[in-house]
Amino acid sequence: MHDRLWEIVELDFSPDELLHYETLFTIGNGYLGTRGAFEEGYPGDTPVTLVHGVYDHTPGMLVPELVNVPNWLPINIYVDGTPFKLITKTTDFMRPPEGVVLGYRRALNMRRGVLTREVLFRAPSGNIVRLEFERFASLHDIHVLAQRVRITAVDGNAHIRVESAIDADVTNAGVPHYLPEFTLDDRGDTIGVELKTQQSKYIVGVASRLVSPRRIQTGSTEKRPYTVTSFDLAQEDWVVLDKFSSIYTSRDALSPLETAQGKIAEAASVGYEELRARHEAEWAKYWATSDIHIDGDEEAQRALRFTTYHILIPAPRLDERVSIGAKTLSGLGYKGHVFWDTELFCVPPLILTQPKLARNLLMYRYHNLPGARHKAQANGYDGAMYPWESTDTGEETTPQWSDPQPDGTKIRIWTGDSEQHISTDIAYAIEKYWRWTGDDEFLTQYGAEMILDTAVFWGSRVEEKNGRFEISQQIGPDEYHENIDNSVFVNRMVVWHLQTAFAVLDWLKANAPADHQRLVEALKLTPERLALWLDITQRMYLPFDTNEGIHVQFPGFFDMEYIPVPHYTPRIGSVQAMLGHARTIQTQVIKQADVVMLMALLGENIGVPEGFSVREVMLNNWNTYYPRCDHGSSLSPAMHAWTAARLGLIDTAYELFDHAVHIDLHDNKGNVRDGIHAAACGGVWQAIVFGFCGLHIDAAGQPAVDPRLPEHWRSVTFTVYYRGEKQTFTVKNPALVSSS
Ligand code: IFM
Repeated sequence: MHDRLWEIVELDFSPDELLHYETLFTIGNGYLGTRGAFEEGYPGDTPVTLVHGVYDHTPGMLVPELVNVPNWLPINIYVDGTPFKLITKTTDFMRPPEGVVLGYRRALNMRRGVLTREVLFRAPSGNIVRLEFERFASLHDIHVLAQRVRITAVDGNAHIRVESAIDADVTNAGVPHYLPEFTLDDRGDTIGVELKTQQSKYIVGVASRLVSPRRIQTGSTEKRPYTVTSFDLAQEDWVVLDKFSSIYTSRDALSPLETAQGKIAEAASVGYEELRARHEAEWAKYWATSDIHIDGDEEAQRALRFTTYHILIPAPRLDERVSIGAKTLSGLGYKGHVFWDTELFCVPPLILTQPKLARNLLMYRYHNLPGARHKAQANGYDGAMYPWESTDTGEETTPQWSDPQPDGTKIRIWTGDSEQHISTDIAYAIEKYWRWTGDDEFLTQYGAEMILDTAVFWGSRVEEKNGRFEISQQIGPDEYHENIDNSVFVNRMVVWHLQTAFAVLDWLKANAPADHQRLVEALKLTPERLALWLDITQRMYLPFDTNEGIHVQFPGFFDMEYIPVPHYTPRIGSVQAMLGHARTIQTQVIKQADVVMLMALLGENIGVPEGFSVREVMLNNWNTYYPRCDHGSSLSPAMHAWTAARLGLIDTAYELFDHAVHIDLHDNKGNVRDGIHAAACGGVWQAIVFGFCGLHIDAAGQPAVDPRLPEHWRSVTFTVYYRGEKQTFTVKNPALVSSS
């Protein structure tokens, strides 16, 4: 198999791109993620490893965050006494005292889940060595981390010294998360450390062993156990060193360090090549369903594999009490918090291609129902009201204040109070999972309870006034407009939610009467409550302008200042960043797909008043809202691409897709250093499968496609599970469709 379209390659190291590539080259296995920092370190680097679920709320911090665990990467190589570093890169014949990097290539192979780096290094002694690094986080055994270094004496006989270490002196960008006491083991051939987080008291144990053909010695400096080995290499001779590391926490082991040490012994006896073969075999299974093949667009193909890779590596394989944060496990952005990004952007691709992973993610919400119920109660409502930002406790963890702005002021963050559509977004993902998988056991035991108790919340949340039902003080997807009344997105999705609740109840009554009875009693689904729900679905206020034939994002939206967003190009930042927060909120600039998002989620079921054609209204909506959107959120372009494709606006759809699929690769948002934009990654999958290919369940209850491909795409092939059966679709251009 050719790997050219499976690789992201960095051919020239540039310090300016250090943090960008660290994020892009993150490896992971659903348990942890490790940024692509160098083994030998680099000034200003951020060698972060995040383990799912290990949060800490350090005193003095506004909210909890995922904790950076000890760094398992360090391998320092000395050539004739000079430490190899990427400081100087030149091809001239100078002999700087720190040595010279003569050649460099780093590549993330997404098919294999392996990160490699080759460097040609000339020491001040004049000797040249080739260093080949490789690393992976095993997908086969999530507690196994493996590194290999091959050192070749290319020119001259070199003396080599290698130091491998665990660095436990780590913080979250300066914020300490561990108690001062720690355990360190540097006695045997496996070194290790164990630490405890300050507030949450999670114990983190990391062990590591360097396997060298030569004698090793171990030792430690403060919080840094190490192993050293040294040898002479004659010209053209080479040596291979393997480093095995393992991480456990008190979330998954009683004695994390001891368990990690045991795992190292096991890994070392299996050996590097067999471990890698097992790891690659698991990746092959992932790609067998998750890969989408685009014929006719190599750049889109590679970029799409990159976004798919970054959805797969944070998806928990064995743990249903954790979820994917907005920046995955690839950076400290958004502190590892879980948003709607997961359910509406990342989960749908997994529902269709890796349903077990999707189920784990939905179970995270089930286990966190107590937090959602607590939030509802604390706000004076019934049922379950999910937090806008969620961590390990399921409690609301949205900070109330922003970091200081350039002028020193802080902005009040209202999303934790008012961005309440998250509860419906979760219900949407659950219904989609059930519809596509047919996992009735999940619905009866877990999913129904979430859909119904969040419906209970909405029943207590809506307000009956002006002869109809309204919902005040909301933030829709367009977060520039806060605490608005009657967001059409929110109100319409609440109607969808309550209608879905009825459908679920009907299904339970017919197919699982005992569970129906159990839930009716436990959630107090009285006839009065159900009558209220029905009334809400019939009399909910859905703002619509009958003159223009459009859904109104919220009443008053068009009274604000109009800003011609398309004139503000070219730009990397948002229009909001140019105009400032205070002004933007008084304008018609939209942060991200809002009414457009509604069109993506509900399609032709969006609902229009009698006498209007759905398609006409959808086009009107598009023509109204697309030019007003500044895509200030990375979530936006893919949802626009999906909708544009369905509307047949293929060139625009492709442009938006192209932007979305490169958000991280091209740093289109200018903040990739903080982590991968998970939602954009999930969004592009949906833009292709639901947008360009038009995958849907047809009237006969079978998956079907309705392709509208970009002109230059010859075909798209993708695989999905429908009710346990795998189906592969090849969508050809022009619309020739076959299924196997
Ligand atoms: O959830 C998103 C939100 O919609 C826009 N701001 C960033 C959040 C996390 O990605």
